[in-house]
Amino acid sequence: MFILRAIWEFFATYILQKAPYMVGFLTLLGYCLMGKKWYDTLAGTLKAIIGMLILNVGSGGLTSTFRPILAGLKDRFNLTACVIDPYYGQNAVTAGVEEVFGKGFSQVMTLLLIAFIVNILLVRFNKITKCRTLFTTGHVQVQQAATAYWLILFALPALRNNDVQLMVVMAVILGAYWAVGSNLTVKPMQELSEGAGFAIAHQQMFGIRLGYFLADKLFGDRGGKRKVKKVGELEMPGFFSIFNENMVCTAILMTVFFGTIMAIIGKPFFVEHGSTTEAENFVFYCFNTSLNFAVYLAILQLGVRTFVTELTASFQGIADKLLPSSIPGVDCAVCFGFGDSNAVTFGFLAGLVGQIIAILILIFAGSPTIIICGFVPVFFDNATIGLVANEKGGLKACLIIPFISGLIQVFGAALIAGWVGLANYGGYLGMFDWDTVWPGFTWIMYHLGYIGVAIVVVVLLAIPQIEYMMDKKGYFLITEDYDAYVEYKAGKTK
Ligand code: ASC
Repeated sequence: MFILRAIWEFFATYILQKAPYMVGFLTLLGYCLMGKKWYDTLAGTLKAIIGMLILNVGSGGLTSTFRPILAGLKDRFNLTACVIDPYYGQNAVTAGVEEVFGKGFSQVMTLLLIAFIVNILLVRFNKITKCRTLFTTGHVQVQQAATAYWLILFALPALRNNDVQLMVVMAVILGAYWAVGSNLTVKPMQELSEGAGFAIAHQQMFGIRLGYFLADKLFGDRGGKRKVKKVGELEMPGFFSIFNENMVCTAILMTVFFGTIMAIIGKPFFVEHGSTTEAENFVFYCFNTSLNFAVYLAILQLGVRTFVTELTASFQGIADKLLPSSIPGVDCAVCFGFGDSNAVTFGFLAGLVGQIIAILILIFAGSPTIIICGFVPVFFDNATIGLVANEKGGLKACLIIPFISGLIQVFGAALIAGWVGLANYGGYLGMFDWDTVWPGFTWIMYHLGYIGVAIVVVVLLAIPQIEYMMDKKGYFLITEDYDAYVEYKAGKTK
């Protein structure tokens, strides 16, 4: 028993919660199941881990450099506002949960284990459940578990004194959300990556599918009847042609945007926080910092190229032997290695404009909760949604849909964080699904109690069923054999 417990604790701490090692573990398992030679298995596993670690350097660098800049707006102007950011959100839960609900949250690991098992079972029995994706992004699951804990305790006061029931309700809802949400991204991601064999396991999974749907319906090619101009197909004349190059485009746009924000915040703030010195030229500092955006994005894409093939090739072993027709759900940054890279930048900027406009509206309308943009939602959500929207609906979709998403993120976060009281603790998770779908869940559970819980679970589980009913033949084919799926689709539309 003691040994089992020690193994489990090691697994939960160093594998389940750490995406690179989770991906490495799955690669190892997959290759072993395929009976690959030990040295190929070792090489593949190392490449998968290293690739994910490189991706983390890129996404971590973006986050650690640009998060303080957006959050700096709050300190610079002494605003009492709620920052929408997963890390602020997690801190806010930790800071307030004891005070508000009289209990802390220490069972994260147990919850992750149960919810992970729920996810595995839903995929294992996918002939019935139609769930095809396994969630692998532990850090995101921990953040979501913290926020869900608050939302569920808020909505269902009866659970405050019953730990077992609370755990069951959380594990079932979160496990279902992870399985169903990542499953929703299968089609957009397979199309974007031309069958690379991954889905997204992150915080905007419903947002991705909604963006994909709207881009197709509003801006799509209508079965070939309309020409869609994607970001990568734009031919820009003269000076503008330099924007075709992703690094140059990112560098110029980020210098303008972050340069402006940094100028507004002013040099003393950055000196005080130790990011620059009194002696360093401020314009140079802003320029150099902004260029790092393009640097981190390039690192991130290198990471994706390093690990994706290993993970998806080895996952075939898991799909053949353990979890039929399944693919792994990975961090949203993985998709930045596919499609038109400039769509990442455009999606982000359009989302940022949306968020800023929404914040101004909140301020002028005298909203009791004021939101500050967090870098993680505004970049990772909107860049992902922009990339998917561009693939289906071209440039217009890539700008308009993330712009609307930016508005929704701020208004949704203001409503839910104000209502449940997280705004008082300065932060809210604030990623797209947590500004839309989760407030919906909370509202239903708050008003209907346990019946509400049942409704949420039934609605979640019904989603893959509906998608399956709409395309019975293509549904599993898209994960099992993408080329055959494309052929089947082409045959159907002829
Ligand atoms: C998140 C979060 C991060 C980023 C990262 C994107 O939600 O907590 O650190 O997005 O996963 O690559």
